[in-house]
Amino acid sequence: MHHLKQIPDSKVSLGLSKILIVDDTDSSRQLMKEILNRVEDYEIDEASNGIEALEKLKDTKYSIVITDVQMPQMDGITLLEKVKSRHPGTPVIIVTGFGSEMGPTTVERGADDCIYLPFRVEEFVFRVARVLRFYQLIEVREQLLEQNRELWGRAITDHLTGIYNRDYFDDVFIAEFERSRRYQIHLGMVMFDIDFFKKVNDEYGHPAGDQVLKELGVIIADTVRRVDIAARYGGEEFALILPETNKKGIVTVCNKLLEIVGSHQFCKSYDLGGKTMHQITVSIGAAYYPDEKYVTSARLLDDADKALYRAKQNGRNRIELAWE
Ligand code: GH3
Ligand code: MG
Ligand code: MG
Repeated sequence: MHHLKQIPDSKVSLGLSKILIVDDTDSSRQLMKEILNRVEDYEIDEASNGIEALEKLKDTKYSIVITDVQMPQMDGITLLEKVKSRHPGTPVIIVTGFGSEMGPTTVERGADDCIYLPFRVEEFVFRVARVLRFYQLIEVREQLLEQNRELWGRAITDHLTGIYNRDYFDDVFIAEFERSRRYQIHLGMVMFDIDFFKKVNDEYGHPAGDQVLKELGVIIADTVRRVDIAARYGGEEFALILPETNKKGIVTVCNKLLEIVGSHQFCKSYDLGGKTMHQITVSIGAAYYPDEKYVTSARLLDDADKALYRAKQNGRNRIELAWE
């Protein structure tokens, strides 16, 4: 089940473009600033050499750096190299005198464009805007990828317990079963269910029941290995997929789980209105693959479920193994 009531607003924010103009000649800086300001709303900052520019770049994220080549202390080419290594996401445009033939050199060093003086106003404006737009596109793409990752995480997570949800479990289980069948490698399938959970809700209220589920989610996540898949299968029922785990390994995981849950004091710092939560226990059923009787993943799951049922029948707070 997904718990998204609404798809979150996926608008990306880019803000005002910040331009850093680097030139040792005041009048040149002034000219570029005026030209750019005439066409669009830019936030423009200035530096008179490479060193000063690098200082500014330390504290501020600029949308673009436009730099002259010949400057005292640090020239534009050195600045270009430093910007590209220290701030790879910041574009750099080189502005240089006609005939200097800086183009190839600057391209090699990662410049995004090279404009020769004296430039035509329109050309200058267009080329700055084009580089800005290109980097905005990259920024948009990165923000969308990040939003995608977040949505994906939400789509496969059970919101109460923090472990995987049923949808994800179903997908992964089929994939893991197929992988085990093809390569004939061990696979453990474990189902477990909280004992007398209805009593918890009846005695302490539904929110306290939720708290128990939450804490159990943390316990499960801490108990299984990173390669194992732990999911909330239903209300108070959980499933574990244990890839490349033999029978002995499966029993070890089940014992660990039984022990940790059976000794954890639930709702320790949760207000139960003066009451103390009784000891929570779980019943566990496990099945193992490869076994020729399991032609489909569904049969394996079914056997784990049957073993769980037996664990309930045989007194709860115990483990039953489908292969025994
Ligand atoms: P058994 O030992 O046989 O498993 O007994 P049980 O009481 O745990 O089993 P039963 O299936 O009769 O009851 C399950 C209870 O789990 C009933 C349901 O209200 C409760 N439950 C299911 N999902 C949630 C949930 O998300 N939050 C809370 N608080 N309770 C839940
Ligand atoms: Mg139960
Ligand atoms: Mg149940």
